[in-house]
Parts: sequence; C-alpha cells; structure tokens
Amino acid sequence: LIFGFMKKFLLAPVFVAFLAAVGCNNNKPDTGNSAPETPKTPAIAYSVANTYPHDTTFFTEGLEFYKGKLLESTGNYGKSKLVQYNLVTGKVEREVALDAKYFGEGITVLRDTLYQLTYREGVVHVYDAKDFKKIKELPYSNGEGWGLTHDSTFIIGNNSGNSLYYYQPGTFKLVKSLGITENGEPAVNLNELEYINGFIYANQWQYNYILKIDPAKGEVVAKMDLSPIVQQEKNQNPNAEVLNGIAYNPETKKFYVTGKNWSKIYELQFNL
Ligand code: DDQ
Ligand code: CA
Repeated sequence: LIFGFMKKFLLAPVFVAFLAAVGCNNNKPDTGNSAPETPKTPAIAYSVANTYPHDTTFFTEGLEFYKGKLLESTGNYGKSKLVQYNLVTGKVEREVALDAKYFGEGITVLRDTLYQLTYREGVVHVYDAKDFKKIKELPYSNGEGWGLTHDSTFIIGNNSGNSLYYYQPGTFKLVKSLGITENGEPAVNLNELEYINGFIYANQWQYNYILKIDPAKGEVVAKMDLSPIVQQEKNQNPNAEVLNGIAYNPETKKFYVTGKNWSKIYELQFNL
C-alpha cells in the first residue's frame, strides 16, 4: 500500500507535465485566435524600370558594378568565367575563363582589387580589376563559397547558411561572423549579396526573395518578393534557373537583378 501511494506521489508531476504538454493546463484566456500572431517582414514595393540583355549561358554567381561596367562571375565546372560587359549592349569587354576544376562564385572589388570565390575548391582568385591580371590565389577554409560584397572596410561573404562572414581584404582572414535572423528565425540560404548605403541586400537561394539586412543588428528589416519577375523571365525563357545576382551602380543609384541563365537583367525602382 505504502508503495502504491509513493508511486502516485512520484508520478503526479509527470502527469501534470503531460497535461501541460497536451494543452489541458492552458490557463491563458481563450481569445478565439488559435494561431499566435507572426510578425511580418515589411515588404518593399518596386517596379521594373528597364530591362537589359543577359547572356543565357551565364550561370550567374556574382554580379557587381565596377566603374560603370558590369562584372559577372559565372559558375559550373568547365563554364566558369569572370566577365566585364556593357550593361546596355551586353557586349563583353573583358573575360577570363577559369580552369575547369573551379566553380566560380561571388565577386567583389575593393580598392581596384577583385576577389572571386570558388564554390568548393577552397580558393579565392584575386585579380587587378582594371585588366583582370591575376595577382594571387588565397586559401579559403570557411566551408563553401557563395555570395560576396564589401562595406569599404571588409569583404563580406556567406557560405550556404544564415551567417555573413567578414574577411580582411588582401588576406581573406576571417574577422567576424554575423548570424542573420528574420523575425527571430535564421534567414536561410543567403546567396548573392550587395552592400548599399549601410544595408546588405541578399537574394535567398531557391526563393524569390531579396532580403534587406541591417548588419548593425543582424536582422532582416524588409524584403522584396520577386515572384512576378521570376515568372516573367520563365515565361520567355524556359531554361531560366533561380534568381541570383544583385548589382547597384552607385554613380546612377540604380539597382539591378538577374538570375542563372536568365535572358534579362531587370532594373528595379524602389526607395532604397
Ligand atoms: N550556389 O548558388 C548555391 C552558391 C551554388 C549552387 C551550386 C549548384 C550545384 C551545382 C552542382 C554542380 C555539380 C556539377
Ligand atoms: Ca552583388
């Protein structure tokens, strides 16, 4: 008998915990709203101001302006390149093909030095941005290489997760990492990047979103839904792959996006 009583006594808290877990011990007032209110990221409204040609053989992995010209890094083994071309005409002015063992990834130019990540090869290719002359190769050991940009002080990149990594220019030594959240949840699949006026824009791999990130807080402060543009591109180009590539021309203050094997570059008009 005494053992039966002790058993009940010991099991009582377990039973209460069970009730709480199944929701029978909910003492919050029933408001009639079953689902909790999820905070929503403010949407950035935009319009397409213009379109420009994009080479459909380019598997876009990096996009950035340098002195008014577009620089693009393309991926895939045997098809990776670094190209400079005229936005309006699409005419290629400079081009370097990577060895077939490299998969080209994000690019950025800081003080006329161009950095090009590779996907899984653990190498950063460093060039003189003015003539694409190879300066050196730096080792890279922070997982995969994805997007790249800079904030005038540090090179900023990502590697498939929800973090941005800050590197010392010249050496690519890791300085700090910054986890990015959207409404308290990790912001997944950050890919191609662009630093504009203190914010970092990132397109999300395999989503149609461009996130506006405040790097001082590590938070997504707003986002753009590019689904209509992805749809428009796919309607005219069945080979169009995912949205990837954001470039801002600081001289004209214009913002452009494209995607892997897309036929067009879209100039988007919105309040930055
Ligand atoms: N990234 O855009 C997510 C950074 C890279 C996408 C890589 C796509 C996989 C390609 C695998 C090719 C193997 C031949
Ligand atoms: Ca970019």
